[in-house]
Amino acid sequence: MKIGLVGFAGSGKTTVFNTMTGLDVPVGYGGEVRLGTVRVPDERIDRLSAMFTPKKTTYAEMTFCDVPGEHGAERKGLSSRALSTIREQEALALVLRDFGNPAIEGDADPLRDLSAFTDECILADLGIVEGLLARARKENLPAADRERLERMQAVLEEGRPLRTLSATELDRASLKGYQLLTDRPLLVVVNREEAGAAEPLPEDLAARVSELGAGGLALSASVEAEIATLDAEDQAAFLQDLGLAESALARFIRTAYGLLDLISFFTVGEDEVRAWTITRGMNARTAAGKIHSDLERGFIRAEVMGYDVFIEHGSEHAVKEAGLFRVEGKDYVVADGDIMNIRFNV
Ligand SMILES: Nc1nc2c(ncn2[C@@H]2O[C@H](COP(=O)(O)OP(=O)(O)O)[C@@H](O)[C@H]2O)c(=O)[nH]1
Ligand SMILES: [Mg+2]
Repeated sequence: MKIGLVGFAGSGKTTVFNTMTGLDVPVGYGGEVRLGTVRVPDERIDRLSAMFTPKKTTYAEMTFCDVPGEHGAERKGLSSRALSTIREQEALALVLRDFGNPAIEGDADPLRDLSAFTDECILADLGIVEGLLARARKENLPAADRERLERMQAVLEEGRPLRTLSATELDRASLKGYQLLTDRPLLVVVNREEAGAAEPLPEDLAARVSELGAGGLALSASVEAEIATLDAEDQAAFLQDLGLAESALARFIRTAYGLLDLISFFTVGEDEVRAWTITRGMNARTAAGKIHSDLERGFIRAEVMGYDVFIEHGSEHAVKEAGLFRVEGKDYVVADGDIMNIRFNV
């Protein structure tokens, strides 16, 4: 999963990026586009790894991209370079400044910045959709295509992002390549002073986030950066002092998984214990394709144990004895935590 950190200059994108990735990119305006990959913490993998003692343990991964905003100024629009990098991301995390930044004039106002960012993206999309519509009319494309574009145009003209359309109205797959901005999932990250780190989003902001079809999360990047320098025990104590149960990275990833409807299944063995990320609702055969295309092509069946069942019984043998070991076909909808072994033949 590739998530772009976007937002106006000085909102704390690079600080958030460093916090998440453990990298140490200089903060300040501008700079290059940076990539950092983190493992998705998962206690289930920790546990499975302890049980199987495999040669290799592989967690799911999430790649963060720090997309620099426009140089120097806030709310002066996104550069074309920023826009084109944003278009490469599968999901966006919009960092909103909610702390006093001496380099920026005026008070922090996350709601204002959320609107400004949204409006810019909507305008950019409207330009694209209008162009497509003009071409569809000129070339006399099928009425269904035209109507879909008209529906998109109407939504954008109302000031709503395309993601607020239902999946059938939007038909995401056919939009790939159009380089739209408001169709992809959005996670709004409110970056605060230390004091507010554990507070929920204020009501007006939360309401706006939900109207936009987005998810929301508050954190304090500077506090998290501090925490990251401590050892594990002190980290837990520090988080507790702030009223937080877990680190921003863990919260971020959990929120992102929920927003993007992602789940994990596992493969286990002496060689490797591994987590695989898929979209909820995916069938066993497509999920097998995440491991290798041969497994999808030559799919015969999936042998499945739920993680909880496996832990409760302690071994595959015991799960079988209890009659809870399952054999599923290609259409089986994979559940979060399924431990799967794919039988295939190519
Ligand atoms: N007080 C406070 N300052 C922050 C926080 N996050 C970032 N900053 C500061 O804000 C400035 C801009 O941060 P930076 O990460 O470079 O923002 P970017 O332009 O969005 O990448 C830097 O001086 C950071 O140290 C925060 O949570 N609290
Ligand atoms: Mg930066």
